[in-house]
Amino acid sequence: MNNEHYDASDIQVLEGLEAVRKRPGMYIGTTDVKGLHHLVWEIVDNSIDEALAGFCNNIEIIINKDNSITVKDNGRGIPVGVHPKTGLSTVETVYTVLHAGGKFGGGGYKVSGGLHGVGASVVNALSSFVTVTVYKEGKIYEAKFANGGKTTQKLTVIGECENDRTGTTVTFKPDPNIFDTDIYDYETLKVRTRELAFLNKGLMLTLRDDRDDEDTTGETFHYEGGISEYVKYLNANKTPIQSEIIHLEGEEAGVMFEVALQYNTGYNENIYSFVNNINTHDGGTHEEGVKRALTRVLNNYARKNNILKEKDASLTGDDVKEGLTMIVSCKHPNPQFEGQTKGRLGNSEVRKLADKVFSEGFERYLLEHPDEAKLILEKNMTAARARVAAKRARELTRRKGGLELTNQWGKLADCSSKNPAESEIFIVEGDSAGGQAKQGRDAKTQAILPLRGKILNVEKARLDRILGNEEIRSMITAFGTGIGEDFDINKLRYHKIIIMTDADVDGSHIRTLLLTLFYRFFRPIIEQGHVFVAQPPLYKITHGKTFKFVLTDEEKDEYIASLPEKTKYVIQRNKGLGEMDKEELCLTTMNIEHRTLRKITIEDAMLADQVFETLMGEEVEPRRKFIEDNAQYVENLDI
Ligand code: 1YM
Repeated sequence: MNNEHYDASDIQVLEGLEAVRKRPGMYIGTTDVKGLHHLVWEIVDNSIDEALAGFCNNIEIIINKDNSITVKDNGRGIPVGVHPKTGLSTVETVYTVLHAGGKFGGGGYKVSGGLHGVGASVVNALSSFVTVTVYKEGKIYEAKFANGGKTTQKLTVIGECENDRTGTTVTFKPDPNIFDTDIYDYETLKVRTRELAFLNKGLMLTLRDDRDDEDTTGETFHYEGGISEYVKYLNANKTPIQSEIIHLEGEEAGVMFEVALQYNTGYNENIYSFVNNINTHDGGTHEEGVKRALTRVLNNYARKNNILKEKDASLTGDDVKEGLTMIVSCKHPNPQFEGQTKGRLGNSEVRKLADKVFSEGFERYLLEHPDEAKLILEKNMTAARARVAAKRARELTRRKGGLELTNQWGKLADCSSKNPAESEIFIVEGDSAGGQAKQGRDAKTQAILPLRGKILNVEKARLDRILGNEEIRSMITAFGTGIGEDFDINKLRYHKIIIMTDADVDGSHIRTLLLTLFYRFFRPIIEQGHVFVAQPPLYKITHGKTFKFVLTDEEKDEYIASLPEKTKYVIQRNKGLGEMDKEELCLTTMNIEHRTLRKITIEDAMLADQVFETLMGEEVEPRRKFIEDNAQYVENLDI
C-alpha cells in the first residue's frame, strides 16, 4: 500500500469498510450462500444502471477457476478523474467509500438497487481481493484492493486500448473469513441472469463457468421482447388461449411502467411483479393498479357485449386471474418499499399510472381482437360459474338438515345409533352392491352410502368440480364434519369410514379418488385412523356341500391343499361385490366377526394422491410414463 498519501479521509474510509465487515448482515442480509451470490448482483447492478442510462448493452459474468467472479460491461467506464470531495480517484471512491455508488455522477437514470441499497464498496469490504479495470479514452486503468477493501494499487494506467473501447471490468473474491461457503452455484446465477435479461429488453447478458475446462462460450441471454418473452417462457408448458402476448407500457414523471400477459387453459395464476428489477413478492401499487383495471375492463366488456346479463353478479378479481400469466415491471427513481420484508411497492402515484396504461391498452386490445376477447371472457365466465358452484356446494354441506336432503335422494341409509364410536359408514361402489349391503347390514351401527357409477369425472378435476359432484357432496354431509374452513373432526359421525369397492380397475380408480379427496380435504380422519378399506374375498371355493371364502391366492392354495380329496371342489373368482348375494357380502365383508378391514395410513393416502396427480394433473409426460409403466393395471382407464 502506498502510505505516502495516507490521510484523515483514508482512515474514515477504512472505518466505514470495517463496519461492513463487523456486521455484514446489515449490508447484505446474510453471510450464507445467499449473501455470497448477492455480491455478484451488487456489481452487476452498476452495469445494469449503466445500461438503463443508455450507455451499455453487453454484460458478462464469469465464474473463475478460483471461485472469484468477474463482471464486465461495455458502458462508459467508471470515471477516472480525481473526486473533489475525497481527493481520491472516482474509481477508488466508489470502491472504498460506503454508499458512494449512487451519489456520484450526474443525471444518470439510477434505478437498479441492491436489496439493501449498497454497492461496490460493500463488495470490496467483504472480499479478499478486488481488481477494477476501466477502459476509457484509449487507456486501460487499473486499481486493486485486498483484505477487506484496503487499497493496494491506486488507479494507474496499465496500458492502451482502441479509442472507441469503453467499459468496466471488476474481479472480486469473497472473503472466506466472512462467508460460510465460497462456492458459487451456476444454476442460481443463471436463473437471475435470465431474469435480468427478460426485465431489461435488448440487453445481452452472458454467464460463463470457467471452473469447468470444457465450457468456453457460456450461455447468452438476450430478449428483444423483454417481459413478453418472460410470459412466453412461463407459458411454455401450458396451452395459451391467445395467439399473442399483450404488452403495454407507459411513462410518467420519470416512472416507467410495463406489463405483459397471456391467458392459458390452466387454473393457476402466475403473476410476478418487479420494481427496478427486484421482485416485489408482496405486490404493491403497480400490481394493484393492473389488477383493478383488469377486473374493471373485463366486466365492462362483458356487460357491453351481453356476456354478463343484468342479473348476473360481476366477475371477481379471482375469476379474471384464473389461468393468467402476467409480468408487471416498474422502473422508479425513488421507490418506497413497504412491509416486513420490504417486498411491496408503496408509491401511490404508480397505482394510477398502472391503471391508466393497462386499462387503455387492454380495452383497445379487446376491441381489436374480438375472437381472442371472446376466449378470454369464456374463460373468466367459466371461472365465475365454478366459484358459484363451489360456494353452493360448501353451503349445502354446511346447512343444517343437509342430511335429510341426502335421505330424500334415497342414497344414505343411516344407522340408528348416534354414538360415533360404535357407528360406521360403508361407502359402496354401485347401486346393486349398495342395495345388498343395505339389506344385510346391522342397521343399528352400520350406515350405507352407495356411490352410483363413475364418480370420477375424467376431466381434470379441481375442487369446485369435486364439490360439485353430488355423490361426494352427500358423503361430506353424511360425515358431518364440513369441509375446508368449516372442517371439524369432533363432528365426525362415524369413527369408521369403510371404502368398499370391487377388486378391479374401476374399483381401484374410485378408491384412489376417495383417498385423494380425504387426504386433501379431510386429512385428520386419516391421521386419526378412521379410514378403512374393506377386503372382499377374492375366491369362493365350494367343496361338496361346504364352501369357503378366501382373500388371497395363498389362502386359496393353502385351503385346497388341506382338502381330504382334491377332485370335488369348484373355485369361483369374485369379480365384483355384486356377484355375492347379500348374506355372503355381509358375512364376508361387513360382519364385524368375519370381515377383514385394512386401516389406511397417511402413507397410503399420500401414494393415492400422487397417483391421482399423475393421472389427472396438467403434466402430460409423467402421465404418459405412468400409464406406460402400469399398462397392465390401467388398460381400462379412460383418461
Ligand atoms: C462491472 C461493474 O461499475 N460499470 C459502471 C459504473 C459506473 C459508470 C459506468 C458511470 C456512471 C456515470 C458516469 C454516472 C459508475 N460510476 C459511478 C460514479 N460495472 C460498473 N459503468 N460515468 C460512468 O452515473 O454519471 C458509480 S458507478 F459515481 F463514479 F459516477
